[in-house]
Formats: sequence, C-alpha cells, structure tokens
Amino acid sequence: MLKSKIEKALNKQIELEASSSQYYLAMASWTEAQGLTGTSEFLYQHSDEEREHMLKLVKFINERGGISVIPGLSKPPTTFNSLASVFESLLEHELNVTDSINNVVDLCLSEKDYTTHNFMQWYVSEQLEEEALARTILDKLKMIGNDKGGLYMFDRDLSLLANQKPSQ
Ligand code: OFO
Repeated sequence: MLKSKIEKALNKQIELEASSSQYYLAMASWTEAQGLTGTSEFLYQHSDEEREHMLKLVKFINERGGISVIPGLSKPPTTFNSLASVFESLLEHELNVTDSINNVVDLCLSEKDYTTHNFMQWYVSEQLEEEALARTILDKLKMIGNDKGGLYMFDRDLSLLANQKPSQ
C-alpha cells in the first residue's frame, strides 16, 4: 500500500509529466507552422513520450492501491520567440522535472519505500538522457546561428532523430 505522502508526490509528478506533454505539443505545433517539419516531428514524438511517462505513473499508483489524480492543465504558450527559445524553454523545463524526480527519490528513501524508489530509477536515467539531448540540440543551434543552410540540415537531423528513437 502506498503511503499518502508518496502518493501525493507521485500525483504531483503525474501533473508535471502531463504538463511536459502539453508544453512540447505546443512547441511541435508552433514549429510545424514555421515550416520546420523535422523539428515538429521530433517534438510531437517528445510530447507522446511525456504522455507515456505520465501513464506509467498513473498505472503504478493504481497497482499499488493508491488513487491517481488526472490533472487539469494550464494552457501552454501558443507562440515562441525563436527556435532557440523553444529548446531553451525545453531544457529549463526538463531541469525542473529532474529536480522534482530527485525530490520524489529523496522522499522514497526517507519513507523507506524501496519499491517506489526502484520504480523511480527509470525516471532518473531518462532525465539524464533528456537533459543531454536538449543541451546537444542547443549547442547545434548556437553553431548554426543565422545560417539558413544550417537550419535546413538541423531540421532534417531532427526528423532522422525522431524516426530513430524507439518509443518508450
Ligand atoms: Fe518525462 O521526461 Fe521530460 O519531462
């Protein structure tokens, strides 16, 4: 049976994963409207992955006899200043998610809930990958600057990345 403190923390994490999914969906839609098809493919996929992260938590809470709370979400932005600002926001958002996951892990240890601690390890490694990927993408964008040819290649690379990534 889940302790109520843990259940509350996991439900907070559900909300964060759901908001990641909505946020990246807004980014995907904006980049698609800018003609950046490959980037939008990547972001649509990222949004789907976040939904999977949310679902994993919903199912885990229910399996452990808790009650999952499906959150209402605030509206994400509809426009972004630039492609770089999209990925800067994405990295910033991921850093917040990592902090929150670390807090859940800390709580699991202090509450001696080793089952949830074990479950959360998947999220810990996932965050490491997501942060590294966001940083690599931002580095590429810095390198490209205003070069239109570079942007074309970048967009193509993100399409390749979206098609290579196994879904979670
Ligand atoms: Fe769920 O990994 Fe990003 O937020």
